Amino acid sequence: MTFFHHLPSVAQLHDLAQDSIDLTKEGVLTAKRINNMMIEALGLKLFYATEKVSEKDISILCQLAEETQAVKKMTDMQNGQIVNFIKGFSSENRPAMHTAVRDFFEQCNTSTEAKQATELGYKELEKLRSFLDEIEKKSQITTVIQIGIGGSDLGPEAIYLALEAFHKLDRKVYFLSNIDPDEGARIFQQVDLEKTLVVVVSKSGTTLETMTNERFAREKFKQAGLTTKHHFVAVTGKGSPMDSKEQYMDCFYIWDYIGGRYSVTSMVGAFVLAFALGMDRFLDFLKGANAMDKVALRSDPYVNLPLMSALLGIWNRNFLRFPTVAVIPYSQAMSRFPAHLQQLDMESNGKGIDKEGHFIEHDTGPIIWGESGTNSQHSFFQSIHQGTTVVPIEFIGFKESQYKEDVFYQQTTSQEKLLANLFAQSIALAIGQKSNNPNTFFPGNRPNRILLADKLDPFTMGAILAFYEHKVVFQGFIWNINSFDQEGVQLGKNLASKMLEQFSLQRQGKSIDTRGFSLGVAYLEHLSFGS
Ligand code: G6Q
Repeated sequence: MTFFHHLPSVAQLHDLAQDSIDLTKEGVLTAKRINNMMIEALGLKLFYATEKVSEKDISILCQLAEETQAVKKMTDMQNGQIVNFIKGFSSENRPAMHTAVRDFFEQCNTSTEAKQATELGYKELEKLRSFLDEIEKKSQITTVIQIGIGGSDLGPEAIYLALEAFHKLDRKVYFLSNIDPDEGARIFQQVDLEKTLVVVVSKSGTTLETMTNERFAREKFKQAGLTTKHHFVAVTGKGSPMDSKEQYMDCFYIWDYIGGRYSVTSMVGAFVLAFALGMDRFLDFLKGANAMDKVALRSDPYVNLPLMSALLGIWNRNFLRFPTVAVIPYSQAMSRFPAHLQQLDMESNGKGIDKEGHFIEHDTGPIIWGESGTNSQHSFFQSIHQGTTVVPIEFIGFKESQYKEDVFYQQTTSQEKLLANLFAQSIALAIGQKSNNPNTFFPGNRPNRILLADKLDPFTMGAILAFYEHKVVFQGFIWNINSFDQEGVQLGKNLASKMLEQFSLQRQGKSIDTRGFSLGVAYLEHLSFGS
């Protein structure tokens, strides 16, 4: 058995889970419980009275955090110690310093490694500021197309959309990630190339989808008689195949100690977000993330929001044994945020070995998915309330709207209707509904929590982003897994490249080499590509 099972708190938590609190019982979910089970930082309130958890359960979960030294490991990570490793086996073996590249506000980290990373990050940001100022003064650029995939796409797009209300006027960004040629064709039909910059974002500078889409984009500019070098910018790792001043107007750098899914606040997100929001608002966004980084260093889980959220998630996953989590923001602007969290969480914690390379026997990262409310209420909430799979929910809500434009209808505003639905869903899921008619019976006891803020602005968005980054990392620390690599994406990628070799042979009229990948070749006879 691996280390997790040997922890004294784990045995206690298994016992407690046998008889977990019944939220449907009269007098259990009270106003007092709602007020007591709320913690707060940076204007964010985390309400967890509707989780199927008691104060006693939480005190033992806090013990679990101590036994696993979760906060010490967070401190080590933020200090730039190596956290991305599997002991005794070849691995990336490096620090994860996404927090360092936004650490230039208050109480900066003073460790040598973190300070160096902060200085490098800040230098890139200053360079970006000058670059964007120049563009504003000297050119007519109004549109940016970001080409990148995975971590080089999901987070930046989610935040771009979430903060659209704060964008500068007449600035438009498109994201091209999928290798599906229809996606490139669709985007290029909509843009005026003379007014467009393409930022190619790839840390490795080798990702097939990104390289292919870059070629697609360059051909569009060439066909329009435009000089590609004047329209292409790179964001990449220093020394990568894309690190070329001949090919690009300029290159901005990221470092191998920033994982793709943790890279939104590095140059990966900075280029498009600073272009769309302006540098000052982008800095507000970084400030919010940086402030949450400091919250994550607090040793007491009752004032450390991401740690408390991580512990509640572990309670649901390992002790109540729920396999999935849905994230439901009651904000249309955040509609792509669940997709970002899906990668952040599932690529980080979808692991089956511990940091010593042992296969583990306890559950790790759940299946993450989600959609915005209230739309989701009209699609899959039937199953969330009465289905046979219990899906814990993480709600996100805001007191105020972003645009402050609203309508008064049936005595309330739309924003009030949005919030009323959020709280009503949370309570309904917890307490259910008794009924003699089985069709209108709601079992209740469906765990959920609410993250509530005043308004979705750049600072708050930064804080929410970092809240989730740290929740995921805390869970990885507690499970003793490496949350910073992603070996699981390699096998399929390697087989696809073998299959592409066969496509190429077929196109050239050469005989197919079935020794390379005979199973893939079985499908080839169903496809035939012209030359
Ligand atoms: C994220 C992963 C992965 C990565 C993409 C793009 O943590 O590492 O999603 O971001 O595969 O990689 P490049 O930036 O190297 O093109």
